[in-house]
Amino acid sequence: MILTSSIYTTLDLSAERGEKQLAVLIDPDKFLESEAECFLSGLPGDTTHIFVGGSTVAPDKTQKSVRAIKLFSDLPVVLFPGDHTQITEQADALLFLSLISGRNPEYLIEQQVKSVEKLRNSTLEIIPTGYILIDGGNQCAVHRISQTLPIPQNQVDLIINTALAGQFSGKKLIYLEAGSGAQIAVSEEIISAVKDAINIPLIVGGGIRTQQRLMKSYDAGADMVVIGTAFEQYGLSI
Ligand code: 1GP
Repeated sequence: MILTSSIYTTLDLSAERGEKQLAVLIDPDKFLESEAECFLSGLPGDTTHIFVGGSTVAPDKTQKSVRAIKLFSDLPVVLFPGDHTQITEQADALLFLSLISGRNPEYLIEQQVKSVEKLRNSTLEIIPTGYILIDGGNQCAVHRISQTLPIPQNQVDLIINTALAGQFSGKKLIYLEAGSGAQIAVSEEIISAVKDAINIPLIVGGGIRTQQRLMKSYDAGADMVVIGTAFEQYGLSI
């Protein structure tokens, strides 16, 4: 097996240099392949990655979506899967997520074990990621499906300790997730406290709908921001 780590290495280097990254999240379940060209050509010029994933995606739909994306974009396509069935060789990399804010073994290790059959001979770049669900003010799909509670935004120490536990366990990224369509995005206080504590790149997503919120997340210390709903709902007006 040839191991490459180019997407992670680039992300890590960018984080070190303070160069901010923007990932646009495509949920295959809501994505029309026939509109791929139009959607992708309208993405902001500073988009650096396409993330693909959703909570519940029909079989083969991820593969079809990634194939369509690849026809019209040269941006790295990174899987952000809700479960192991969404893993496809068509992408460039995989966020190998462990939901470390939760205590459900299904999303701490079971889904990961189930994915190994597909991954052991794969050329996908695998990026171990500590995924932390933060209360975004409304019940989100991750909460519902994983049956785990988000960490309240006022429990900053617990969030920091969870992020550090992820780093100490060998995760290469920490992802603070307020949930797709969150009413309240992850606060600047949390972003900055976690960023100060860890020394791996920090991703933040969920409920980021405006340019102002995007900039605040960057300024607080997010190395990469992930935006889905704002582009799905309002086109490219962010
Ligand atoms: C990625 O779930 C987020 O972390 C995306 O959230 O859809 O609210 O942008 P939005």
